[in-house]
Amino acid sequence: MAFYYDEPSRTFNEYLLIPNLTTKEMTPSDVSLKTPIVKFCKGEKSPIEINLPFASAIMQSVSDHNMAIALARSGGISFIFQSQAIEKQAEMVAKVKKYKAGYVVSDSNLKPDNTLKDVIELKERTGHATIAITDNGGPGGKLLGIVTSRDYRLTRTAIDTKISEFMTPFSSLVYGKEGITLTEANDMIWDHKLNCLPIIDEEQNLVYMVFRKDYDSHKENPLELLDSNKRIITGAGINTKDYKERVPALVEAGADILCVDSSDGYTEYQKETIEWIKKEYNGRVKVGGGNVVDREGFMYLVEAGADFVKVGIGGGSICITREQKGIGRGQATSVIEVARERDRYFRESGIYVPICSDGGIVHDYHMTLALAMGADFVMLGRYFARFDESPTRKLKIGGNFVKEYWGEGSNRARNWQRYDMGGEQKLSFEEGVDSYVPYAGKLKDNLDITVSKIRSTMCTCGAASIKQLHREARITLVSATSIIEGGAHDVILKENDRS
Ligand code: RVP
Repeated sequence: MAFYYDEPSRTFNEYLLIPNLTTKEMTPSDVSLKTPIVKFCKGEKSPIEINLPFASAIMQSVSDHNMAIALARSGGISFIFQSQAIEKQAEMVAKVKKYKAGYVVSDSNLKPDNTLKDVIELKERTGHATIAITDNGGPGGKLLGIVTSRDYRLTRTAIDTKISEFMTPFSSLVYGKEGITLTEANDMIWDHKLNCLPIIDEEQNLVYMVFRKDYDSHKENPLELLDSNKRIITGAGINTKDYKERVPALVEAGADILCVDSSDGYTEYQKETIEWIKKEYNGRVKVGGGNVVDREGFMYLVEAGADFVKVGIGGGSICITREQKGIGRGQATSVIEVARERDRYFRESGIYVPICSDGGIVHDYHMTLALAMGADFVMLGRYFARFDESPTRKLKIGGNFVKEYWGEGSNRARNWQRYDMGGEQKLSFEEGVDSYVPYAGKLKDNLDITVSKIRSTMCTCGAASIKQLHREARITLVSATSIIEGGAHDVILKENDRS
Protein backbone atom coordinates (compact mmCIF):
# COMPACT_ATOMS: atom_id res chain seq x y z
CA MET A 1 0.00 0.00 0.00
CA ALA A 2 1.18 3.51 -0.76
CA PHE A 3 2.62 5.64 2.02
CA TYR A 4 0.36 8.44 3.23
CA TYR A 5 1.56 11.52 5.09
CA ASP A 6 -0.54 12.33 8.15
CA GLU A 7 -0.59 16.07 7.55
CA PRO A 8 -1.38 18.06 4.40
CA SER A 9 1.57 19.89 2.92
CA ARG A 10 1.36 23.64 3.41
CA THR A 11 2.35 26.90 1.74
CA PHE A 12 3.84 30.07 3.20
CA ASN A 13 0.44 31.78 3.03
CA GLU A 14 -0.81 29.52 5.80
CA TYR A 15 1.67 30.74 8.39
CA LEU A 16 2.42 33.87 10.38
CA LEU A 17 5.22 34.91 12.72
CA ILE A 18 4.59 35.71 16.38
CA PRO A 19 6.58 38.60 17.89
CA ASN A 20 9.34 37.88 20.37
CA LEU A 21 10.73 40.48 22.75
CA THR A 22 12.29 43.37 20.84
CA THR A 23 15.05 44.95 22.88
CA LYS A 24 15.98 48.64 22.72
CA GLU A 25 19.44 47.78 21.43
CA MET A 26 18.07 46.09 18.33
CA THR A 27 17.25 48.28 15.34
CA PRO A 28 16.64 47.18 11.75
CA SER A 29 20.01 48.56 10.65
CA ASP A 30 21.75 46.26 13.15
CA VAL A 31 20.18 43.15 11.67
CA SER A 32 22.67 41.10 9.68
CA LEU A 33 21.35 39.16 6.70
CA LYS A 34 24.70 37.54 5.92
CA THR A 35 24.27 33.83 5.31
CA PRO A 36 26.31 30.77 4.31
CA ILE A 37 25.65 29.09 0.95
CA VAL A 38 28.33 26.39 1.05
CA LYS A 39 28.69 23.61 3.60
CA PHE A 40 31.14 24.00 6.47
CA CYS A 41 32.26 22.23 9.63
CA LYS A 42 31.20 23.23 13.12
CA GLY A 43 33.28 26.13 14.42
CA GLU A 44 34.46 27.10 10.92
CA LYS A 45 33.21 29.71 8.48
CA SER A 46 31.43 28.84 5.21
CA PRO A 47 33.80 29.30 2.24
CA ILE A 48 31.11 31.39 0.53
CA GLU A 49 28.76 33.67 2.43
CA ILE A 50 26.40 36.09 0.76
CA ASN A 51 25.45 39.43 2.29
CA LEU A 52 21.75 39.24 1.49
CA PRO A 53 19.93 35.88 1.47
CA PHE A 54 18.77 36.12 -2.15
CA ALA A 55 19.64 34.12 -5.24
CA SER A 56 18.15 34.79 -8.65
CA ALA A 57 16.66 31.75 -10.38
CA ILE A 58 18.55 29.66 -12.94
CA MET A 59 16.29 30.84 -15.75
CA GLN A 60 16.64 32.38 -19.21
CA SER A 61 14.18 35.08 -18.28
CA VAL A 62 15.93 35.97 -15.02
CA SER A 63 19.66 35.39 -14.65
CA ASP A 64 22.13 36.60 -17.25
CA HIS A 65 25.35 38.58 -16.66
CA ASN A 66 23.50 41.87 -16.10
CA MET A 67 21.34 40.39 -13.37
CA ALA A 68 24.38 38.70 -11.83
CA ILE A 69 26.24 42.00 -11.65
CA ALA A 70 23.30 44.00 -10.30
CA LEU A 71 22.37 41.43 -7.66
CA ALA A 72 25.91 40.82 -6.45
CA ARG A 73 26.46 44.56 -6.20
CA SER A 74 23.53 44.61 -3.78
CA GLY A 75 24.81 41.60 -1.82
CA GLY A 76 23.01 38.55 -3.31
CA ILE A 77 24.01 36.01 -5.94
CA SER A 78 22.78 34.91 -9.37
CA PHE A 79 23.03 31.53 -10.97
CA ILE A 80 23.40 32.19 -14.68
CA PHE A 81 21.04 30.02 -16.71
CA GLN A 82 22.32 26.81 -18.25
CA SER A 83 19.72 26.28 -20.99
CA GLN A 84 22.04 27.80 -23.59
CA ALA A 85 25.23 26.81 -25.42
CA ILE A 86 28.19 26.17 -23.14
CA GLU A 87 30.28 28.92 -24.78
CA LYS A 88 27.47 31.46 -24.39
CA GLN A 89 27.03 30.69 -20.70
CA ALA A 90 30.81 30.77 -20.09
CA GLU A 91 30.93 34.13 -21.89
CA MET A 92 28.29 35.52 -19.50
CA VAL A 93 30.24 34.28 -16.49
CA ALA A 94 33.41 35.84 -17.88
CA LYS A 95 31.60 39.15 -18.37
CA VAL A 96 30.63 39.19 -14.70
CA LYS A 97 34.15 38.35 -13.57
CA LYS A 98 35.60 41.08 -15.81
CA TYR A 99 33.10 43.66 -14.68
CA LYS A 100 34.50 46.83 -13.23
CA ALA A 101 32.03 49.24 -11.69
CA GLY A 102 31.31 52.04 -14.11
CA TYR A 103 32.97 50.35 -17.11
CA VAL A 104 30.47 48.58 -19.32
CA VAL A 105 31.22 46.08 -22.07
CA SER A 106 29.07 47.38 -24.90
CA ASP A 107 26.06 45.13 -25.50
CA SER A 108 24.76 47.03 -28.55
CA ASN A 109 27.13 46.82 -31.49
CA LEU A 110 26.76 46.87 -35.26
CA LYS A 111 28.93 47.14 -38.39
CA PRO A 112 29.12 50.22 -40.67
CA ASP A 113 27.34 48.39 -43.49
CA ASN A 114 24.34 47.55 -41.31
CA THR A 115 21.30 49.79 -41.89
CA LEU A 116 19.04 52.08 -39.91
CA LYS A 117 16.58 49.17 -39.79
CA ASP A 118 19.17 47.12 -37.87
CA VAL A 119 19.68 50.05 -35.49
CA ILE A 120 15.99 50.24 -34.71
CA GLU A 121 15.67 46.50 -34.23
CA LEU A 122 18.66 46.39 -31.90
CA LYS A 123 17.39 49.34 -29.91
CA GLU A 124 14.05 47.61 -29.45
CA ARG A 125 15.73 44.43 -28.30
CA THR A 126 18.18 45.93 -25.81
CA GLY A 127 16.40 49.15 -24.91
CA HIS A 128 19.74 50.97 -25.35
CA ALA A 129 20.01 53.97 -27.63
CA THR A 130 23.82 54.12 -27.87
CA ILE A 131 25.28 51.69 -30.37
CA ALA A 132 28.99 51.13 -30.95
CA ILE A 133 29.97 50.66 -34.59
CA THR A 134 32.91 48.31 -34.90
CA ASP A 135 34.62 46.58 -37.83
CA ASN A 136 33.29 43.15 -36.79
CA GLY A 137 30.06 44.24 -35.14
CA GLY A 138 31.27 42.86 -31.78
CA PRO A 139 31.96 44.56 -28.44
CA GLY A 140 35.74 44.23 -28.81
CA GLY A 141 36.11 45.14 -32.50
CA LYS A 142 37.91 48.19 -33.92
CA LEU A 143 35.82 51.25 -33.05
CA LEU A 144 34.70 53.07 -36.21
CA GLY A 145 31.92 55.24 -34.87
CA ILE A 146 28.92 55.59 -32.56
CA VAL A 147 25.22 55.86 -33.33
CA THR A 148 22.77 57.48 -30.93
CA SER A 149 19.25 58.71 -31.56
CA ARG A 150 20.77 62.12 -32.34
CA ASP A 151 22.34 60.72 -35.52
CA TYR A 152 19.14 59.98 -37.46
CA ARG A 153 15.59 61.17 -37.86
CA LEU A 154 13.10 58.44 -38.53
CA THR A 155 10.97 60.83 -40.60
CA ARG A 156 13.90 61.89 -42.82
CA THR A 157 16.43 59.05 -42.91
CA ALA A 158 15.51 56.15 -45.20
CA ILE A 159 15.24 52.88 -43.33
CA ASP A 160 17.79 51.15 -45.59
CA THR A 161 20.46 53.87 -45.20
CA LYS A 162 23.82 52.36 -44.29
CA ILE A 163 25.11 53.23 -40.82
CA SER A 164 28.38 54.51 -42.30
CA GLU A 165 26.38 57.38 -43.84
CA PHE A 166 24.90 58.74 -40.60
CA MET A 167 27.05 57.52 -37.68
CA THR A 168 29.32 59.89 -35.77
CA PRO A 169 32.65 58.68 -37.19
CA PHE A 170 35.66 57.84 -35.04
CA SER A 171 37.45 61.03 -36.18
CA SER A 172 34.73 63.13 -34.48
CA LEU A 173 34.51 61.08 -31.29
CA VAL A 174 35.84 61.95 -27.86
CA TYR A 175 37.28 58.78 -26.37
CA GLY A 176 39.41 57.58 -23.46
CA LYS A 177 42.44 55.28 -23.56
CA GLU A 178 42.47 51.96 -21.69
CA GLY A 179 43.83 52.49 -18.16
CA ILE A 180 41.95 55.76 -17.65
CA THR A 181 40.47 56.02 -14.16
CA LEU A 182 36.76 56.34 -13.63
CA THR A 183 37.17 59.84 -12.22
CA GLU A 184 39.11 60.91 -15.33
CA ALA A 185 36.49 59.32 -17.57
CA ASN A 186 33.69 61.10 -15.74
CA ASP A 187 35.57 64.41 -15.95
CA MET A 188 35.79 63.99 -19.74
CA ILE A 189 32.07 63.22 -19.89
CA TRP A 190 31.32 66.44 -17.99
CA ASP A 191 33.86 68.61 -19.84
CA HIS A 192 32.69 67.53 -23.30
CA LYS A 193 28.99 67.31 -22.38
CA LEU A 194 28.85 63.66 -23.46
CA ASN A 195 26.37 60.94 -22.61
CA CYS A 196 28.92 58.23 -23.03
CA LEU A 197 32.67 57.84 -23.40
CA PRO A 198 34.09 54.89 -25.35
CA ILE A 199 37.37 53.50 -24.01
CA ILE A 200 39.76 52.02 -26.57
CA ASP A 201 43.07 50.13 -26.49
CA GLU A 202 46.30 50.86 -28.43
CA GLU A 203 44.82 49.31 -31.61
CA GLN A 204 41.63 51.38 -31.45
CA ASN A 205 39.66 48.33 -30.32
CA LEU A 206 36.67 49.09 -28.13
CA VAL A 207 37.23 47.93 -24.55
CA TYR A 208 34.50 49.59 -22.47
CA MET A 209 31.89 52.30 -22.46
CA VAL A 210 31.44 54.69 -19.54
CA PHE A 211 27.96 56.20 -19.30
CA ARG A 212 26.96 59.48 -17.69
CA LYS A 213 23.75 57.94 -16.34
CA ASP A 214 25.75 55.41 -14.31
CA TYR A 215 27.63 58.10 -12.43
CA ASP A 216 25.50 57.90 -9.30
CA SER A 217 25.68 54.13 -9.10
CA HIS A 218 29.46 54.20 -8.79
CA LYS A 219 29.08 55.15 -5.18
CA GLU A 220 30.06 52.63 -2.55
CA ASN A 221 27.90 49.55 -2.28
CA PRO A 222 28.48 48.34 1.25
CA LEU A 223 27.02 44.86 0.71
CA GLU A 224 28.68 44.20 -2.65
CA LEU A 225 29.65 40.53 -3.01
CA LEU A 226 33.28 40.32 -4.09
CA ASP A 227 35.89 37.56 -4.24
CA SER A 228 39.41 37.88 -2.82
CA ASN A 229 40.51 39.63 -6.04
CA LYS A 230 37.70 42.17 -5.73
CA ARG A 231 35.81 40.61 -8.62
CA ILE A 232 32.05 40.08 -8.50
CA ILE A 233 30.98 36.65 -7.24
CA THR A 234 28.68 34.70 -9.52
CA GLY A 235 27.06 31.29 -9.68
CA ALA A 236 26.11 29.27 -12.74
CA GLY A 237 23.63 26.51 -13.43
CA ILE A 238 24.61 23.14 -14.90
CA ASN A 239 22.70 20.06 -16.00
CA THR A 240 23.19 16.33 -15.62
CA LYS A 241 23.78 15.73 -19.34
CA ASP A 242 26.73 17.80 -20.58
CA TYR A 243 28.42 18.53 -17.24
CA LYS A 244 31.75 17.00 -18.27
CA GLU A 245 32.09 19.75 -20.89
CA ARG A 246 30.07 22.54 -19.27
CA VAL A 247 31.68 22.49 -15.82
CA PRO A 248 35.29 22.92 -17.06
CA ALA A 249 34.20 25.82 -19.29
CA LEU A 250 32.38 27.56 -16.42
CA VAL A 251 35.22 27.01 -13.98
CA GLU A 252 37.67 28.37 -16.55
CA ALA A 253 35.45 31.43 -17.03
CA GLY A 254 35.59 32.05 -13.27
CA ALA A 255 32.27 30.78 -11.87
CA ASP A 256 32.49 30.78 -8.07
CA ILE A 257 29.79 28.22 -7.43
CA LEU A 258 27.65 25.90 -9.52
CA CYS A 259 24.18 24.47 -9.03
CA VAL A 260 22.59 21.52 -10.76
CA ASP A 261 19.42 22.86 -12.33
CA SER A 262 16.80 20.16 -12.15
CA SER A 263 13.13 19.99 -11.25
CA ASP A 264 13.79 16.72 -9.40
CA GLY A 265 17.15 16.28 -7.68
CA TYR A 266 16.47 12.92 -6.05
CA THR A 267 18.00 11.01 -8.97
CA GLU A 268 21.05 8.96 -9.78
CA TYR A 269 21.83 11.42 -12.60
CA GLN A 270 22.32 14.15 -10.07
CA LYS A 271 24.39 12.00 -7.75
CA GLU A 272 26.74 11.09 -10.62
CA THR A 273 27.07 14.74 -11.64
CA ILE A 274 27.95 15.98 -8.16
CA GLU A 275 30.31 13.07 -7.48
CA TRP A 276 32.11 13.66 -10.78
CA ILE A 277 32.66 17.35 -9.99
CA LYS A 278 33.87 16.64 -6.46
CA LYS A 279 36.33 14.01 -7.71
CA GLU A 280 37.52 15.89 -10.79
CA TYR A 281 38.29 19.08 -8.83
CA ASN A 282 39.28 17.50 -5.55
CA GLY A 283 36.42 19.21 -3.74
CA ARG A 284 37.57 22.69 -4.82
CA VAL A 285 34.60 23.43 -7.06
CA LYS A 286 31.48 24.18 -5.05
CA VAL A 287 28.21 22.74 -6.31
CA GLY A 288 24.66 22.76 -5.01
CA GLY A 289 22.03 20.14 -5.82
CA GLY A 290 18.25 19.94 -5.99
CA ASN A 291 15.43 20.29 -6.05
CA VAL A 292 14.14 18.08 -3.27
CA VAL A 293 11.15 18.32 -0.95
CA ASP A 294 11.88 15.82 1.81
CA ARG A 295 14.55 14.49 4.16
CA GLU A 296 15.34 11.50 1.93
CA GLY A 297 16.11 13.70 -1.07
CA PHE A 298 18.19 16.05 1.07
CA MET A 299 20.33 13.28 2.57
CA TYR A 300 20.80 11.64 -0.83
CA LEU A 301 22.36 14.82 -2.21
CA VAL A 302 24.37 15.48 0.95
CA GLU A 303 25.87 12.02 0.67
CA ALA A 304 26.67 12.67 -2.99
CA GLY A 305 28.72 15.68 -1.80
CA ALA A 306 26.39 18.66 -2.44
CA ASP A 307 27.58 21.95 -0.93
CA PHE A 308 24.02 23.19 -0.56
CA VAL A 309 20.62 21.77 -1.33
CA LYS A 310 17.77 23.53 -3.05
CA VAL A 311 14.22 22.83 -1.89
CA GLY A 312 10.96 23.09 -3.83
CA ILE A 313 8.94 21.31 -6.47
CA GLY A 314 5.95 22.78 -8.22
CA GLY A 315 5.63 26.01 -6.25
CA GLY A 316 7.20 28.33 -8.85
CA SER A 317 4.90 31.05 -10.17
CA ILE A 318 5.30 29.83 -13.76
CA CYS A 319 5.42 26.14 -12.84
CA ILE A 320 2.66 23.69 -13.78
CA THR A 321 4.47 20.50 -12.75
CA ARG A 322 1.80 19.79 -10.11
CA GLU A 323 -0.94 20.08 -12.71
CA GLN A 324 0.90 18.13 -15.36
CA LYS A 325 2.43 15.34 -13.31
CA GLY A 326 0.75 15.50 -9.93
CA ILE A 327 4.20 15.84 -8.33
CA GLY A 328 5.12 18.38 -5.66
CA ARG A 329 4.72 19.45 -2.07
CA GLY A 330 3.67 22.66 -0.32
CA GLN A 331 6.76 24.84 -0.10
CA ALA A 332 6.54 25.59 3.62
CA THR A 333 6.23 21.92 4.59
CA SER A 334 9.17 21.02 2.33
CA VAL A 335 11.41 23.68 3.87
CA ILE A 336 10.41 22.78 7.44
CA GLU A 337 11.14 19.08 6.93
CA VAL A 338 14.44 19.58 5.10
CA ALA A 339 15.61 22.16 7.67
CA ARG A 340 14.93 19.68 10.47
CA GLU A 341 16.98 17.07 8.66
CA ARG A 342 19.78 19.56 8.00
CA ASP A 343 19.89 20.36 11.75
CA ARG A 344 19.86 16.68 12.70
CA TYR A 345 22.71 16.01 10.29
CA PHE A 346 24.65 18.95 11.70
CA ARG A 347 24.20 17.73 15.27
CA GLU A 348 25.36 14.26 14.38
CA SER A 349 28.15 14.99 11.88
CA GLY A 350 29.23 18.54 12.69
CA ILE A 351 28.70 19.47 9.03
CA TYR A 352 26.26 22.24 8.18
CA VAL A 353 24.74 22.03 4.68
CA PRO A 354 22.86 25.24 3.81
CA ILE A 355 19.44 24.96 2.21
CA CYS A 356 17.81 27.27 -0.31
CA SER A 357 14.04 27.66 -0.54
CA ASP A 358 13.34 27.89 -4.27
CA GLY A 359 10.10 29.22 -5.77
CA GLY A 360 6.66 30.16 -4.55
CA ILE A 361 7.56 33.45 -2.88
CA VAL A 362 4.61 35.77 -3.51
CA HIS A 363 4.93 38.43 -0.79
CA ASP A 364 8.06 39.84 0.82
CA TYR A 365 7.04 38.36 4.17
CA HIS A 366 7.19 34.89 2.60
CA MET A 367 10.96 35.39 2.39
CA THR A 368 11.17 36.04 6.14
CA LEU A 369 8.94 33.04 6.77
CA ALA A 370 11.15 30.82 4.59
CA LEU A 371 14.20 32.00 6.55
CA ALA A 372 12.40 31.55 9.87
CA MET A 373 11.47 28.00 8.86
CA GLY A 374 15.13 27.21 8.39
CA ALA A 375 16.12 28.27 4.86
CA ASP A 376 19.60 29.84 4.67
CA PHE A 377 18.67 31.71 1.50
CA VAL A 378 15.82 31.97 -0.98
CA MET A 379 15.82 31.66 -4.76
CA LEU A 380 13.45 33.91 -6.67
CA GLY A 381 12.35 34.00 -10.28
CA ARG A 382 9.22 36.15 -10.60
CA TYR A 383 10.55 38.68 -8.11
CA PHE A 384 13.69 39.45 -10.15
CA ALA A 385 12.06 39.06 -13.59
CA ARG A 386 10.19 42.34 -12.95
CA PHE A 387 13.30 44.51 -12.88
CA ASP A 388 15.24 46.46 -15.52
CA GLU A 389 18.19 44.11 -15.07
CA SER A 390 16.37 40.92 -16.13
CA PRO A 391 17.15 39.85 -19.70
CA THR A 392 13.62 40.03 -21.10
CA ARG A 393 11.69 42.62 -23.07
CA LYS A 394 9.74 45.38 -21.40
CA LEU A 395 6.37 45.87 -23.11
CA LYS A 396 3.30 48.02 -22.67
CA ILE A 397 0.15 45.94 -22.42
CA GLY A 398 -3.27 47.42 -21.69
CA GLY A 399 -1.67 50.68 -20.57
CA ASN A 400 0.72 49.01 -18.11
CA PHE A 401 4.39 48.19 -18.44
CA VAL A 402 5.21 44.50 -18.07
CA LYS A 403 8.26 42.27 -18.49
CA GLU A 404 8.20 38.84 -20.04
CA TYR A 405 8.75 35.87 -17.74
CA TRP A 406 8.72 32.27 -18.89
CA GLY A 407 9.42 28.95 -17.17
CA GLU A 408 12.36 26.72 -18.00
CA GLY A 409 9.85 23.94 -18.61
CA SER A 410 7.92 26.00 -21.15
CA ASN A 411 8.14 25.45 -24.85
CA ARG A 412 9.85 28.80 -25.13
CA ALA A 413 12.84 27.84 -22.95
CA ARG A 414 13.06 24.25 -24.22
CA ASN A 415 15.21 23.35 -21.23
CA TRP A 416 14.58 19.63 -21.64
CA GLN A 417 17.70 18.75 -19.61
CA ARG A 418 16.03 20.14 -16.47
CA TYR A 419 13.14 17.69 -16.81
CA ASP A 420 14.93 14.75 -18.43
CA MET A 421 14.11 11.33 -17.06
CA GLY A 422 16.35 9.40 -19.46
CA GLY A 423 15.25 7.71 -22.69
CA GLU A 424 14.86 9.39 -26.05
CA GLN A 425 12.02 11.83 -25.38
CA LYS A 426 12.83 15.53 -25.37
CA LEU A 427 10.40 17.87 -23.58
CA SER A 428 7.31 16.01 -24.74
CA PHE A 429 4.99 18.11 -22.60
CA GLU A 430 5.33 21.50 -20.93
CA GLU A 431 5.88 21.99 -17.20
CA GLY A 432 5.98 25.77 -17.31
CA VAL A 433 4.13 28.71 -18.82
CA ASP A 434 5.12 31.82 -20.77
CA SER A 435 3.83 34.94 -19.02
CA TYR A 436 4.15 38.64 -18.17
CA VAL A 437 4.94 40.16 -14.80
CA PRO A 438 4.33 43.80 -13.82
CA TYR A 439 7.39 45.92 -14.53
CA ALA A 440 8.85 47.23 -11.27
CA GLY A 441 11.90 49.37 -12.18
CA LYS A 442 15.42 49.05 -10.82
CA LEU A 443 16.54 46.03 -8.82
CA LYS A 444 18.22 48.06 -6.12
CA ASP A 445 15.21 50.27 -5.38
CA ASN A 446 12.97 47.24 -4.91
CA LEU A 447 15.51 45.19 -3.01
CA ASP A 448 16.07 48.03 -0.56
CA ILE A 449 12.37 48.02 0.34
CA THR A 450 12.23 44.22 0.63
CA VAL A 451 15.33 44.17 2.81
CA SER A 452 13.97 46.85 5.10
CA LYS A 453 10.76 44.84 5.56
CA ILE A 454 12.74 41.69 6.41
CA ARG A 455 14.99 43.54 8.84
CA SER A 456 12.02 45.14 10.52
CA THR A 457 10.19 41.78 10.83
CA MET A 458 13.31 40.21 12.28
CA CYS A 459 13.48 42.94 14.92
CA THR A 460 9.86 42.20 15.81
CA CYS A 461 10.86 38.55 16.14
CA GLY A 462 13.82 39.52 18.34
CA ALA A 463 16.38 38.16 15.86
CA ALA A 464 19.50 40.08 14.87
CA SER A 465 20.71 37.39 12.44
CA ILE A 466 19.32 34.62 10.28
CA LYS A 467 20.90 32.08 12.61
CA GLN A 468 19.06 33.58 15.56
CA LEU A 469 15.83 33.64 13.54
CA HIS A 470 16.26 29.90 12.82
CA ARG A 471 16.61 29.26 16.54
CA GLU A 472 14.05 31.59 18.01
CA ALA A 473 11.27 32.26 15.50
CA ARG A 474 7.79 31.33 16.64
CA ILE A 475 5.47 30.46 13.81
CA THR A 476 1.76 29.77 13.82
CA LEU A 477 -0.56 28.12 11.34
CA VAL A 478 -3.51 30.34 10.49
CA SER A 479 -7.05 29.39 9.60
CA ALA A 480 -8.55 30.31 6.24
CA THR A 481 -10.75 32.87 7.98
CA SER A 482 -7.87 34.59 9.72
CA ILE A 483 -6.07 34.96 6.38
CA ILE A 484 -9.00 37.16 5.31
CA GLU A 485 -8.63 39.11 8.56
CA GLY A 486 -4.99 39.83 7.58
CA GLY A 487 -5.95 42.01 4.62
CA ALA A 488 -7.92 45.25 4.74
CA HIS A 489 -11.55 44.27 5.35
CA ASP A 490 -14.91 45.80 6.15
CA VAL A 491 -13.74 49.15 4.78
CA ILE A 492 -14.12 50.83 1.40
CA LEU A 493 -10.62 51.31 -0.01
CA LYS A 494 -9.94 54.81 -1.37
CA GLU A 495 -7.45 53.76 -3.99
CA ASN A 496 -6.01 50.54 -5.19
CA ASP A 497 -2.32 51.43 -5.18
CA ARG A 498 -1.01 49.03 -2.58
CA SER A 499 1.55 46.54 -3.87
P1 RVP B 1 9.16 31.87 -8.66
O1 RVP B 1 10.14 32.65 -7.85
O2 RVP B 1 7.91 31.53 -7.89
O3 RVP B 1 8.85 32.53 -9.98
O4 RVP B 1 9.83 30.46 -8.97
C1 RVP B 1 11.06 30.32 -9.61
C2 RVP B 1 11.44 28.86 -9.61
O5 RVP B 1 10.51 28.08 -10.38
C3 RVP B 1 12.78 28.55 -10.25
O6 RVP B 1 13.87 28.83 -9.44
C4 RVP B 1 12.65 27.07 -10.56
O7 RVP B 1 12.92 26.25 -9.45
C5 RVP B 1 11.17 26.93 -10.88
N1 RVP B 1 10.91 26.86 -12.33
C6 RVP B 1 11.60 27.41 -13.35
N2 RVP B 1 10.98 27.07 -14.49
C7 RVP B 1 9.94 26.32 -14.12
C8 RVP B 1 8.98 25.70 -15.02
O8 RVP B 1 8.95 25.96 -16.20
N3 RVP B 1 8.16 24.83 -14.48
N4 RVP B 1 9.90 26.20 -12.80
